[in-house]
Amino acid sequence: MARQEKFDAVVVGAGFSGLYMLHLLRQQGLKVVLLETAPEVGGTWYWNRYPGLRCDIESMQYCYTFDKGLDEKWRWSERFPRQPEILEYLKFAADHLDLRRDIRFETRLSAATWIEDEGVWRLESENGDTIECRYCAMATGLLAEPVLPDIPGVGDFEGQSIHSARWPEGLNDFTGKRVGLVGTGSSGVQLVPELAKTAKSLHVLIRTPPFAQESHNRSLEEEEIASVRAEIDVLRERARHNATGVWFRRFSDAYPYRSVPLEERQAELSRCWGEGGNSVLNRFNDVLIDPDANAEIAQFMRDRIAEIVDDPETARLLSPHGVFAAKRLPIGTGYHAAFNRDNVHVVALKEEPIETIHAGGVRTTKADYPFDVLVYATGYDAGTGALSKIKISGRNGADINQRWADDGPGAFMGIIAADFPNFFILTGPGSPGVLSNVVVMIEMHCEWTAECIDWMERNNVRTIDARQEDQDAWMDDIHSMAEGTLVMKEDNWYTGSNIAGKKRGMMFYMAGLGTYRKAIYDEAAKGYSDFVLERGES
Ligand code: FAD
Ligand code: N01
Repeated sequence: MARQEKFDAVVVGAGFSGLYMLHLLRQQGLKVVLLETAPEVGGTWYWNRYPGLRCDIESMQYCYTFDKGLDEKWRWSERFPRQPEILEYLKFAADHLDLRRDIRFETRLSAATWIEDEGVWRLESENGDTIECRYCAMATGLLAEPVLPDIPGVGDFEGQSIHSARWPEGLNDFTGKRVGLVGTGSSGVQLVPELAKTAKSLHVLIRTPPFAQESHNRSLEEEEIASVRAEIDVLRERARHNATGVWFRRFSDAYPYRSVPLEERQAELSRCWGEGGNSVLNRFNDVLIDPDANAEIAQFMRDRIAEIVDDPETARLLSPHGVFAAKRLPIGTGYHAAFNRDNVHVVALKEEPIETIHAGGVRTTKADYPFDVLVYATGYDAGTGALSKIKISGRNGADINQRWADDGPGAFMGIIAADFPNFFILTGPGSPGVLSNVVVMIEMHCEWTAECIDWMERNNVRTIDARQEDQDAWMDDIHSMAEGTLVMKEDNWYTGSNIAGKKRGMMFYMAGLGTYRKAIYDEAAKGYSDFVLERGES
């Protein structure tokens, strides 16, 4: 029988965000429940299990920082951990914090409706249960809704079709199979070397060659862990206030690329390349501002590709053009080198566009490629995808998804959308979101939300909402920030341009995590006065 219940707060999603949000609100004495579609915690790290998936942030940084016990009891094995290790970490965190008793797995939220007279949200889950609550924290993820490409015939293929985000458990042996891979963003870059190991043939269908950087992954030895731990508090504090939420031990400050002579900056670039990961991107603070700096770094990357790839024609096809790091930089392990194998081939879609996918494979303007397996590493409906699957009705029947379809995605201060009171959107549009070490972003949003709710409870504030004009001004600022950078020179999923019909516009706050933190905490310090607050009856 369907349940009807009342809670103080409901959290939706059991990834990094939802787990921490549940912990914080519960600690504050609220009656909270968490709803999760999946049968397990993990979010991104539960759903994505393609071979080769690793984090692009170092393990000792891509983890919670709020609980010393978690740090002391967990030991990362590698610099850039694999997906199973991150999933295990989140399961461990859920157990360590005793969260499971308040999580309802296999429970998908299908609708949320604001009931004005009662000042509550009425939530309906797919199984028919309803919950009324004062506060909703939407931890539904910014890269949670996978998309297939809009290629003719995509449904006609009769072999095995797999999206990177819905990988069949344990599948990593493609012996005897002719595999086609569409997409070379972060997912594709990590998949290529793994598929290449066993496939009879691997054709990588590349529309935009990526500026992939090598991770230079390694196992973590006790000595390194101990020395990082010795200064971890300082490093973490640095990451909380800098632009990207990432710390480096070799340097703490980024500087303008061309502020030093050519020889010096090229030497530094080589050092960063050698370090791997996101070092190149984080060392200089104007990579996405100064076109000449960007062009010089892009050429440096192309030169490295030409060194790695044996065949000059293949190297040419793999060479990226355009802006370096306009999209999140893919961090791979042996991506370019995989093309030196005899069984790996480039299909350059700019030179031979796809005409159609058909029952037996893919036909381009130049050739027909027969495949047994087609892998789509074609990305996500970012920022709003998971929320778009929920019917969300706010004040006066406002429909959040209709508003976002009409006006473009947005939220005031990147957390509350106008006419959706007490509805906190974690890592959503208007926040730095994915332009960061997302776990640092997540901890900030969860803590701000918990503190806001605590303040409301203590100050008899019934609702917190935003004005549409303030939200528009916030998003206009974000669009202006983006226009001043090189990011907008290219099609980019940050702007929704990978989704047919989605209104284009920069979704994420580009002035940096630290600047954003200051803005939202200044707002808290002045009693949230730029929001619309409604006091309860005393
Ligand atoms: P998610 O982990 O996406 O969790 C959202 C949860 O909400 C999911 O479990 C989903 O099932 C649930 N949910 C959604 N809708 C509903 C509903 N209607 N009802 C109930 N439950 C629902 N970021 C980095 O900083 N570094 C990285 O290296 C990195 N690697 C990534 C690799 C991949 C393949 C992807 C896709 C993303 C990666 N990211 C990375 C971004 C990553 O999404 C975040 O770092 C982080 O894991 C997001 O956590 P979250 O809890 O906010 O959302
Ligand atoms: O997806 P993407 P992703 N025909 O959108 C191509 C995080 N992440 O899953 O560039 C042909 O980046 C598309 O081509 P183009 C991270 O934040 C992190 O790889 O549009 N090709 C592109 O190559 C990341 O940024 C990790 O020309 C088509 C690819 O598909 C985000 O998730 C790992 C096409 C899509 O790339 C998304 O990454 C994985 C078409 N019709 C993910 N349509 C880490 O390592 C699309 N493409 C941490």
